[in-house]
Amino acid sequence: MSPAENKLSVYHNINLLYILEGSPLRKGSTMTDVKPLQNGYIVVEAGKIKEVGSGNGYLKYQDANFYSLAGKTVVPGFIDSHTHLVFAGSRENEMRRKLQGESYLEILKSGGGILSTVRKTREASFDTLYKEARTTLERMLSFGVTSVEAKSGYGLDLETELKQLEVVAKLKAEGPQTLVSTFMGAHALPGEYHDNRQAYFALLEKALYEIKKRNLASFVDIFCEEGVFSVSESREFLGLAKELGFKLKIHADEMSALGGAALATELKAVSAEHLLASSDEDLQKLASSDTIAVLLPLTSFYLNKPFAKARAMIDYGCAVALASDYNPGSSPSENLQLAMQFAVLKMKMTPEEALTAVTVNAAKASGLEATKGRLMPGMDADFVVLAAPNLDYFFYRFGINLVEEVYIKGKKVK
Ligand code: IZC
Ligand code: ZN
Repeated sequence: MSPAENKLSVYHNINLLYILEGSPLRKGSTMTDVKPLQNGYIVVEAGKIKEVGSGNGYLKYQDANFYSLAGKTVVPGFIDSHTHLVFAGSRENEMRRKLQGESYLEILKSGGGILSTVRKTREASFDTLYKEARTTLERMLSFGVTSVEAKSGYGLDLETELKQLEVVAKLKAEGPQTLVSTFMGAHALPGEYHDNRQAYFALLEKALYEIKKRNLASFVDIFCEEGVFSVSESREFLGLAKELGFKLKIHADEMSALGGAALATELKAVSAEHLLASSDEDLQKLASSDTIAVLLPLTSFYLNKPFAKARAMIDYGCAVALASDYNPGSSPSENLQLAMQFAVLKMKMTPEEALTAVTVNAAKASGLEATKGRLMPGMDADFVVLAAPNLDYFFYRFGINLVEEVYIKGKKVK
């Protein structure tokens, strides 16, 4: 390490510095309880936050490297807590079918949708998948995303599911972003098992043991949806995953109010994701649990569906996170900033709630709360400099990239 790298770095003169100090899980009204430090500073040592404050308390670090961020707003690095990062091909051919009135589930039933991406992902080499995902991560980074949850689920056979998870493992080892792996072999029933669901669950069970043994995923997720996997199938499969020590996520109530959100609370899942169709009763159950509601506004926008009832959820007392759902079918966009802007402009969340939803709560939904999502001493120095004089400006000036600089573990990566 060169002497310069050994030195402390001080970022000072920050117009507004959002450190999001406090509890790692923000439920209900605590989501908007966010105050910035004015004229703030961050002191970084060996990739970690050493100190944050306002004014000139940083002057005691005389030998540090100093950087002025005058006029800027600084926030923790954004965490995208729901993505389908690794896949091959694209599905623009389905866009016209959707515009002509075919639904997402009808396209899936006809062998398209997820199953068309599965065919391409099975054929793709490790290198092809790796290169595509690398490009995606770089694009995410340009939008300020410093940590990413990545689901498998385009293999639906042991070999390809492992291939996807190994791609994530390689990307994770390389950095700069922190990646979190989720096994989602229960994303759809592959065609070859259409009259033998039990045999497919036997395969998934075998995959769980293999993935545990090789430490290739920390979470397990299932698409609990009409025409995909039922609540009772989800309960049984996730129950086994939990016994094996995996943390749980559920794709719940995306298209129909099947009861996935209630199941998530019953199983003490870390998160229930989508929740467009959940009943008010189930949302209230969610509010009385610590299961995080991960909402995906880009998907609602892209599928032309109503947005999730974020305002009601937060008013009931839920912890809400926001994510991109980046995938080739229902959210082909890496722009998490746009998801935040939709949350404010369309879902009646406050700017402070939307910020909490991609930092503190997103870290918790990804199992990263010990080191990410807040800029408190001892945590990783992952932060983003916004080309915005204040937080409201970030939501008002929508659809463009408002991230100017990105730091991961203290290192400037954009
Ligand atoms: O490839 O369509 N909803 N899974 C559940 C997806 C969307 C991804 C896809
Ligand atoms: Zn998804």
